Amino acid sequence: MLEAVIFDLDGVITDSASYHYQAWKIIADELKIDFDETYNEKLKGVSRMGSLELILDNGPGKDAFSQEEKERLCTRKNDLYKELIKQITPSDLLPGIGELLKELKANNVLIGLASVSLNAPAIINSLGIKDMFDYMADAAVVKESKPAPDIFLDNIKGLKVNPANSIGVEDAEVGIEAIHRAGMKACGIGSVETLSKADLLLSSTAELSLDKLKAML
Ligand code: B16
Ligand code: MG
Repeated sequence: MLEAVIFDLDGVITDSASYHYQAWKIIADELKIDFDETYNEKLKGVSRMGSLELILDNGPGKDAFSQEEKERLCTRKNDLYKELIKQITPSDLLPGIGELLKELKANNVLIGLASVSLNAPAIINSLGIKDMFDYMADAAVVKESKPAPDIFLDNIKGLKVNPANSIGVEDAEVGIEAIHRAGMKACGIGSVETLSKADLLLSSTAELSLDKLKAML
């Protein structure tokens, strides 16, 4: 029996990845570090500081700046990002997500959010889907980022469900690993190059349906 579906946000519910990219690109350009959309793939599902360190690894290295300087760069990136996400409206839900959330609700399947983004609550509000969630993990209190299972385990605890009867939906390789380490089945949205370990791989959110998720268990 399918008890819960736990969603990643960025790349699954809405495409905030392009805003993360635009904000980081400004920082990387200022630091004269090469950074393009291909390299940006590595940042998906990775925490803010982890993302900065990956960018620095493509230049002077992650230890080239003091912790204080790195915090300042992260704050600046987040200020840029917060300006960009002001544009998000309910029309930015990825294809099929609104319908799937309604279908899950109608069938009493619990809905959780497993985003490591500290901006997730604001984005969920702007998308107009806050009321659909039975539980949303607070990224500020979940210590370890994906691929650690913590954010999914926090949902399992908050929703009071059995991980074996729950499915995680992710677009990042680290996210698929986190779902598996939480003892759940993983549905990947994306391509086989990065998500070959997913139990079900779909190329777009438009292909998601309750029946397909149920069939995974
Ligand atoms: P913030 P997810 C992740 O969201 C993004 O994929 C990742 O690129 C970002 O660095 C991270 O959130 C932290 O976001 O800077 O807003 O706290 O995929 O877990 O929904
Ligand atoms: Mg994601």
